[in-house]
This record gives sequence, structure tokens and C-alpha cells, in this order.
Amino acid sequence: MADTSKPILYGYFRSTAAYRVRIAANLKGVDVQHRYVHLRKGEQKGDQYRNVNPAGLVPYWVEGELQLAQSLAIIDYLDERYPDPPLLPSDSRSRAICREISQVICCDIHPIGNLRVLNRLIEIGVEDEVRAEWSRHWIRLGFDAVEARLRRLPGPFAFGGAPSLADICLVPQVFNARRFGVDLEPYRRIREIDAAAASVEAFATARPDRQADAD
Ligand SMILES: N[C@@H](CCC(=O)N[C@@H](CS)C(=O)NCC(=O)O)C(=O)O
Repeated sequence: MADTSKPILYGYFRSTAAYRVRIAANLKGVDVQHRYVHLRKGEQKGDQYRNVNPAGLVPYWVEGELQLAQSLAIIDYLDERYPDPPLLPSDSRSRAICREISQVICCDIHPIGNLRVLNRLIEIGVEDEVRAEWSRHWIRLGFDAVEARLRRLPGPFAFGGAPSLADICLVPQVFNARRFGVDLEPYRRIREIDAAAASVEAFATARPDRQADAD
């Protein structure tokens, strides 16, 4: 029987946007019920899931009357509802830069390599290797901007010793970059963050291969 006391997170193990929310929920110690939407099988387009989220995307957060799409909105909500530990730095300039890094990933990189975009490229006849290079291109361009910014900030995370929203967005994108074969050698700070996150339980348990729907 479903446990109505816990928020529900609709996701898919390889979805980087759902991965962000898993990390944030873990950092906040929020126990969620996971519901899985198999994106490769197209379950996001079926009536069953469209009745939940008409936009047909994951993640989707259901908590009582609250139904929420968009990973950044969900993470903002979690950060307000469970202020400890904070996901944004304490001073306003660093907070702005933290949002800048997050938005490069969530607005400039992720949407261009999303499944429905890649599927559309298939529909219009773009070859496999050209599609893969398309994804790598946009990841590299975004990572160039993020890396340049990170080199001006203290490690090992984006803002020193504690993970923030920027790290929550970056780590799933690194997972995705590896899937597409992006050479991460030029991105010293990005690799440093990924390595630091690997030893934090909240990040480790959110990894795609640790999810019940992983195949
Ligand atoms: N901006 C949205 C993006 C959501 C999104 O595009 N999710 C992808 C998985 S990472 C999805 O559901 N794709 C299904 C599809 O493209 O058909 C967010 O941050 O939540």
C-alpha cells in the first residue's frame, strides 16, 4: 500500500534532472517514495503518466496537494521547506554565482541534449554519430563556461567544503557527459567536484546505478 506520508518523486534512473532532485532530497534527509517512469520505453507519453504530469517530463514531485514540475523549482522548494543544510551560499554574490553555474547546466546544456530533442533529430534523419557529437558539443561549450567560473572559486566543491545547488546540478551533468564520451581531461575543477561528491552519501545513493529502475 502507498505510504501517503512521504512525498512522491517520479523519476527515471538516467534522467539528470531527476538525479538533481534525488541528491537534494538526500542532502535534506527527506525520505521519498520513488515512482519510475521508463523514458526509453516512452512511458512519459502514455496516458497513465500524462494524467500525473501533463508535460510528460520527469522529475515530478507530489506532496499532499502540492504537485510540482521542474527540478530547480522542486529543489528551491526543498531548500525553503528544509533550510538545513542550505543549498545556497550565505552571501548574495556567491548565491548569484551559484545560480549562474546551475543555470548554465539546466538552461544552456541540458535542454539541447534531452531525449525528446534527440528523438526529434532521429525523426528528421540525423545519424547516430552526428547526434552524439551534437550532445558532446553543447556539453563541452557549457562545461567551458562552468570550468572558467569554477577556477575562480575555492574547492573542492563549487563553493569550498560544502555542496551547493551548483554541485547538485553539475554532478548529474558529468554523469551524462561520460555517457556521451566527452573528454573531461580539460575540466580539472569539474572533475574535482565530481570526485568530492563521490564520497558524500547523499550524492552516492542518488547515482543512476543505485536506483531500483536501473537497467
Ligand atoms: N527543465 C526540466 C527538464 C525535465 C526534463 O527534460 N526531463 C527529461 C529527463 S532528464 C525528460 O523527462 N525527458 C523525457 C523526454 O524527453 O521525452 C527540469 O529541470 O525538470
